[in-house]
Amino acid sequence: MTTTTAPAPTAARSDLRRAAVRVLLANATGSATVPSRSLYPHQWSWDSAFVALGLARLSPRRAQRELETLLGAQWADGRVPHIVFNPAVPAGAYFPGPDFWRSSRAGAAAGAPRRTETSGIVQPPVHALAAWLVHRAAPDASDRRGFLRRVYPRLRAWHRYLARERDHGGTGLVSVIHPWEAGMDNSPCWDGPLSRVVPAPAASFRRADLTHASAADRPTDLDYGRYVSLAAAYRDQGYRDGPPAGPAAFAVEDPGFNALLAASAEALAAIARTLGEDPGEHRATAAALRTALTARLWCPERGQFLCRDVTAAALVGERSVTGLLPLLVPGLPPEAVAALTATLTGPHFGLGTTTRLAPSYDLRAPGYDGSRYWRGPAWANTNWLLERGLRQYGDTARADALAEALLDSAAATGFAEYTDPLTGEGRGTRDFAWTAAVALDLLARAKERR
Ligand code: 9WN
Repeated sequence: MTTTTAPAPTAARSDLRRAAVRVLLANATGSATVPSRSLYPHQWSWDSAFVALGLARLSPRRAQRELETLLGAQWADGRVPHIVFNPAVPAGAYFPGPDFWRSSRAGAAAGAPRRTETSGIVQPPVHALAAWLVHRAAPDASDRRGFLRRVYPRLRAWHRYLARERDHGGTGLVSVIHPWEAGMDNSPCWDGPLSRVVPAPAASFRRADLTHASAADRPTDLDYGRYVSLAAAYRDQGYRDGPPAGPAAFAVEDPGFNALLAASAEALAAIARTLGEDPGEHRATAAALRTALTARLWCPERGQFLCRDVTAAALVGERSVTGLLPLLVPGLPPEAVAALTATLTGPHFGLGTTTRLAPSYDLRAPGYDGSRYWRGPAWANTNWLLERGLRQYGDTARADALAEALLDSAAATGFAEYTDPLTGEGRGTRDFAWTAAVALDLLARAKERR
């Protein structure tokens, strides 16, 4: 694939902007945006954070509402659920749906909303960062509606929930208790920890995803059975958190999740300062996460961060893009930044040589698959995060090239959910919301820089 970085002509970029706006409007339900009309017809947590970044370039009001709708489904214990179900969507359109999670009943003791059905697990905490960027994109519109004042207590409660209930390793890092929580559902990082989980029998559930996407692009039935089994066990314990129970428990410290938490803690500190509140708690959390990430998850031989299987007390050897996302965390030591950049641009991720967008998984690994969910394909959101990380550490040329590549890819694939990193071909569903949203944000930022 070509690695040219020459910007596309302005007319093509205007068309792209119009097309991206069309995708976001077509995926809007009124109060929120669905990732995809066909494959994901409800509101997803980290999707909505990325969507808000795009909406901020279109309508600050809509961007604010996107985040506020999601936070409106927050549980009393502070968790922000990974899916907020739209009651108007037919049961069976997505599995596992509201009938599976049964949040208002099964999650009552944990403080699930009574009138809104949600899932009971979470997704990466990118929301405070998104809220801060939404504010920064249009501070007057934000101040007029008291946006930061409204979201700050909810975002703080969300971060406190994670710190209080999910530090299963006892080191200050948050553990995910289900692959869906990391947002990179089918990553090879979960294969080891998941292999201990007894799958739910295939006949006990019916997948809806294969109606809308090719089986070759999606997780296998065996993996799905394990996802279902883990989620059902959590539901059946009333969504109560606690130390990992038994040798089969799934608890993983994921560098991407924790890096987003650290970056969001920095954003919360900025929000607190803007509101005249004490940013101390958030600054301390961000600093502690930075230290714990390096102490627990850094692998000098691989030049990147790794996941840690908390139950097995061992690092997971797989090279996933999640281990590069800490580039987003401010204040990393220069040697770590240099090593992460070398890994990103080296043979395992190939950025700028064999790829224009970073793959989700090691190009050199035997299990690499450029089509299958999180086992190789390039995603717009992770590349947007890397672009931000590179720019923050002064690598403007690489950040610019990555931004151009994201825009070219969105235009060439009809806003594909993900792409084959070696050929650039689109995979998964099309008109995918966050692909359109990050394109809108990048277009606006490129314009500001001109
Ligand atoms: C399960 C919505 C979500 C994304 C995840 C992505 C995928 C769901 C699924 O779609 O996960 O949450 O059914 O596979 O992996 O990152 O948030 O777009």
